[in-house]
Amino acid sequence: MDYMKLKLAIQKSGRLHDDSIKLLKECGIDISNGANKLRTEATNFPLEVFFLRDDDIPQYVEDGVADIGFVGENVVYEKNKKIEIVDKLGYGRCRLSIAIGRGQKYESVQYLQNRKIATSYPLLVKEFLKKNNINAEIHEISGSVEIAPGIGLADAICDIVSSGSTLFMNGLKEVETVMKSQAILIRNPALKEDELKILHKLLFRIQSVKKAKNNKYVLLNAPNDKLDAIVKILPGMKSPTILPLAESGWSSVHSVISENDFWNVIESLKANGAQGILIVPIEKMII
Ligand code: PRT
Ligand code: ZN
Repeated sequence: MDYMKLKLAIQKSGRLHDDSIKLLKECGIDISNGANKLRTEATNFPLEVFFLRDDDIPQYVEDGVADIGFVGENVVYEKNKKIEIVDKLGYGRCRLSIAIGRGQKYESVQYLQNRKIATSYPLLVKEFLKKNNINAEIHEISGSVEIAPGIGLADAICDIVSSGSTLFMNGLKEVETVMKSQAILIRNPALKEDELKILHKLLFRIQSVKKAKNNKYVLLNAPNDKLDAIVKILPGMKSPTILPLAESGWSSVHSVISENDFWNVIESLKANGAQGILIVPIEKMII
């Protein structure tokens, strides 16, 4: 009997490829290196992986050639296919921004009125302009968008930015953010029950990996009379673990803290008498 497998599309090569493979690995899914392959199968999970161009992934998922895909949110919204967004994946972070010549004076989005904007994201730019009541001409080009102003093809560009160094090297400055993006998990809307079961299994692992990355394990020592204050700062998964130290009057406190307010929490722990604070990464977090 042929066992049911879920078909996943990921980028063949490019900025999302390595992190997509890494996420599968962190989920305990082994796939052979697909550098020169079109598809491969996981050896220990019911998953078949297709390596495709990022731009094509939404279409393949809509058509059901792939059941699910890992792809940039920017591409998903631009392609506007009939797919469902399942979850954010936390890598491939960037923003789609409008940029103009560094020497230009920019006061508001009105600057763009009746200008020419070069982009590979015509749909998203059109929506942005409409929302801001701006009339501008969109020049769709497929690559090297950042050189358009320099060669007189456009007054502005709209392109993906991460560090900003490409804009800088081309004498441009970022003036508006059209959208923020990261890699997301998309699915075909008509998956069957068996396929959904595999998807939920995969999603459970992805969420455990993501939670672990967003949290740290913290161990610290505290005098017993400071424990109440410290426990209030550390909510933990249920509540912190408190163990007596060999030295009387002292305890060891173990808990989990979120990456988001990490430094604030550490500072208030110290201010409340915590000593010997250790921070340890968490590999998986199952709640
Ligand atoms: O071959 P294929 O079509 O699959 O790849 P591609 O060349 O179209 O895409 P790729 O690999 O460049 O990007 C894939 C996805 O990664 C994008 O759709 C985004 O979701 C995400 N991503 C994250 C980025 C960037 N960061 C990024 N910096 N995509 C592109 N860039 C480019 C940008 O276009 C510009 O040229 O990097 C340059 C800007 O980078 P900074 O760091 O100089 O600002
Ligand atoms: Zn592409």
